[in-house]
Amino acid sequence: DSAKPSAAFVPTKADYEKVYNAITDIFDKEGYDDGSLAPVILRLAWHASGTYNKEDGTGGSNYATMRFPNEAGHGANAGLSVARDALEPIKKQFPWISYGDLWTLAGVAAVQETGGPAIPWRAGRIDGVEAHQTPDGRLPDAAQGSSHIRDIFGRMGFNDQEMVALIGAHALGRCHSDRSGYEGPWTFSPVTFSNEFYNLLLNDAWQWKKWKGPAQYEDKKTKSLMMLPADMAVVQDKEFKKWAQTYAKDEQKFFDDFSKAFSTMLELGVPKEQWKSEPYKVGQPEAAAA
Ligand code: CCH
Repeated sequence: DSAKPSAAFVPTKADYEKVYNAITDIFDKEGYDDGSLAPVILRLAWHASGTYNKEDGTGGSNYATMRFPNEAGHGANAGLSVARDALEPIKKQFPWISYGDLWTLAGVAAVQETGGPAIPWRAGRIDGVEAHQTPDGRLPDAAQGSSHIRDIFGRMGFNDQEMVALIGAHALGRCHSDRSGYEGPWTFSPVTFSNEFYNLLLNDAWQWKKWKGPAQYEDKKTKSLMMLPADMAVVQDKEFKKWAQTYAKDEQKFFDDFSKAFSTMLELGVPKEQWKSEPYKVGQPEAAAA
C-alpha cells in the first residue's frame, strides 16, 4: 500500500501518478485569488529550486530548506506558506515522498494542469537539515533590471534564452500587496499557462502606476494588468527582447523552451547519484496508459 511508509517501500512511477492526482485535486479553490492554488504552488517550486549556486553547489531543490523558519522568512518567500500548507495533507497521505520531490512535482502539476507543456520530472530529492539553508538574497529582486536578472539566473547556470523563457511563467498568478508589496495580475487569464506575458509586454502600452506601493507598471488601456520593473527588463534589454519576440510569435517554441529550462531548474542542487531514474512525464495521457 503506497500510503504506508516502510523501509522496504520503493515507489514506482505509478505511485508518483497517485501523488500527482492528489495534488491536482487541491488546485481549485473558490474565493482564493483567481480560483486556483496552481500559481502560488508553481512559485513555491521555483523558489525552492532557484537558490542554487553553480559555483559551490549549494541551494536548489534537494533539501527543501524552506521548511525551516529562517528561509521561510526570507522576503522573497512571503506568502508561500499558503502553498506549503496546502501540500501538507498530501505529504501526510504519502509520507514516503520527500518535501523536495513533493514541491517540485506540484510545480510540474501547476504548469501542466493550467494548460502548459509537459515537464519531465524525476524523484530523488531528500529532506535536509537547517544547515543546508542558503542565505537571503539568492532570489531575484523585482525592482531591478537585466544585469541583476543575468547575475541571479546566471548563478543558477541559465543563459539569456532560458531566463526569458522562465520568466514567462508570469502568465500565471498575480502579485499581492501583503506579500511582495506589488499588486495585480500580468494577464487577463491568470490561471492559464500561455505566451500572453510576452504579447502583452511587447504590444500593450505601459506606464508607471501612480500609487503608494513600490514602483510597478500598469497597462494604459485597462489599468488592470501589471508588470514589475524586472519584467520590463525583458523588453528593455536587446538580447532578452529577441527571445520575448520569438516567444510572443511562437507559443510552441515557448512551451518547448520553458519545459526544458523548468525541468532543469527543478533538478538544481541534486547530486546525480540521488536520482532514482531518468526523467519521465507524470500526469500525461501516455503516463496514465503505461
Ligand atoms: Fe515570479 N514573482 N519572479 N517567477 N512568480 C511573483 C509571482 C509569481 C519575480 C518576482 C515575482 C519567476 C521569476 C521572477 C511566479 C513564477 C515565476 C511576484 C509576486 C513577484 C514580486 C509575489 C506576490 O506578491 O505574491 C522576479 C523578479 C523574477 C525574475 O526576475 C520565475 C522564473 C517563475 C517560475 C518559473 C508565479 C507563478 C507567480 C504568481 C504567484 C501567485 O501567488 O499568484
